Amino acid sequence: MEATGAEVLVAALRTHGVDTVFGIPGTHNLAVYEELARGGVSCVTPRHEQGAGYAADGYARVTGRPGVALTTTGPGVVNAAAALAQAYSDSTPVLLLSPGVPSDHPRLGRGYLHESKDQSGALDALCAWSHRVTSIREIPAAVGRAFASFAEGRPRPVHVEVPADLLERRGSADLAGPYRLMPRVPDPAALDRAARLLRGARRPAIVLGGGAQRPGDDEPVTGRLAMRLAERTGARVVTTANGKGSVPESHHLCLGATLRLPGVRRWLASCDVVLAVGTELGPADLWEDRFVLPGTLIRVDVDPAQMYGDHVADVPVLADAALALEGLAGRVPETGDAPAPDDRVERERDAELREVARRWAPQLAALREAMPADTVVVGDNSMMSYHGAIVGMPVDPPGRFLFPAGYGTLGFALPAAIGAKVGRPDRPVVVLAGDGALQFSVQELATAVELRLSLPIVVAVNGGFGEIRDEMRRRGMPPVGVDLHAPDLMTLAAAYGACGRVADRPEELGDAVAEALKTPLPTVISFREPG
Ligand SMILES: Cc1ncc(C[n+]2csc(CCOP(=O)(O)OP(=O)(O)O)c2C)c(N)n1
Ligand SMILES: [Mg+2]
Repeated sequence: MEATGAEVLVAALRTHGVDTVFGIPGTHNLAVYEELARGGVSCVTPRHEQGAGYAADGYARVTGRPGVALTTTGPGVVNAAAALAQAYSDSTPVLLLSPGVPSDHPRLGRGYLHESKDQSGALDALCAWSHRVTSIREIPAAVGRAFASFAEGRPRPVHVEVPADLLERRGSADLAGPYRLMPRVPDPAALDRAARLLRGARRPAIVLGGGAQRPGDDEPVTGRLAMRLAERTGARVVTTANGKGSVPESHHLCLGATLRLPGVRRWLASCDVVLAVGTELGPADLWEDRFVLPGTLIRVDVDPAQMYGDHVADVPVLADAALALEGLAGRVPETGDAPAPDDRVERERDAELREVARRWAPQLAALREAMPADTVVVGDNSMMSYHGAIVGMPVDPPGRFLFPAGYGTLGFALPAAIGAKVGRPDRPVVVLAGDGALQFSVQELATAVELRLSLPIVVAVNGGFGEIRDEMRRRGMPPVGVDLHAPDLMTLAAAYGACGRVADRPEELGDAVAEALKTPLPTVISFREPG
């Protein structure tokens, strides 16, 4: 096609099926906005580029389709950086598009608006790759590569920068694709070895991470295959925080997302064969340095680098999770003589869960009761999520629990929930945030009101950074910078045009959420965290 860079960019996006963009307009990206509007692409405007990044991430996590964020040059890009780094950590496909300083801009600088020395270089350090195109012809190739990298291998965020002058200038380019890229097929010999180990295991375990999530599939195929394998081998299944919901947590062989519980880790350390699927086996889930895994380790992953991670694979299976699990289930016949699953771990887990979730149990139970099974729960990096919902609130289908796992950013939940609701308006979505976390992205209440999203935002109020306050206490130091001025959340909600409810008693919390799910506006629901 013969067109401006902006036309080529938007045509390339449309080729790859993009119909929604989360972004903030600015002087340098107006040509892109003009084309998006002309092309009928829906433009959602969060109130900060970090929110745009989280919204794109949340959209991707529930739809299984890449999320697209758009910023202007310079501060807009850097504002989105934390969201891109979070998406990198949790392997979500997010494409950040931005203009950049003009093609002939001297690196030494000349006082150009939003100028920085090397914007793409800054982003390159945080995502899978960041590329500044050098010609209009290159634009479709850069967009195509982004989508190819989401489809093949570990989906991780990328940044494509188009110099501002190229967006306005005319040139020629060829649109190509989208190509249907097939998922990575496992090596049959590796599957044979892995299946032999699983068949002979006395105490097998299956650990599922974010790579086992299939949010786009209405039929959660990896979860079903993993459970079939568990039933045939007598394995128990545990997930990481990022893998929560990849298997139905109500299944009797599933221990839930409880890796952080010491009893569950002791059990894992006693297993003779561990099948780890789509997980880094990283310490962020554990609250301590590293897993002890003396058993034989089978790793299924699309990313070859994982085979050499902290836990080197004894049997590497480089493949798509669903294909590998299908291949393994096919090689482990149902004989009926699988070892009986260990019940002790379940009892220990329950005892520890009661302890960990003690503070949250009544609230979580009331919430679970009030939310339909299909609800997407979006947790922020607050205690209500990591001491509460992750371990203590079961979710069944995939893509129903979103949490900023590895990078652990605050301010994720509200904008990610907006992205989730935009991506799947038919699903109920509920935010769980601490009073500290909420303030990191509270301005996105305006976005949710503007979009008239039915969105309960449950806020646990404890006067500030509770977790950090506890850590300070454990260190024996006085609390510094953690007891924070508390805004009146009801007035705040009203100022944004949102609804508000105080629900200190668990029954009130359940009622408030049920009511909010029927209200065509966001509702801030605050409760005082029990001490
Ligand atoms: C962007 C960012 N800044 C700082 C932190 C460090 N941090 C972790 S938890 C926390 C407190 C969060 O407060 P709140 O959301 O109210 O949850 P609470 O600990 O009170 O449950 C802080 C400051 C972080 N995780 N992310
Ligand atoms: Mg707090």
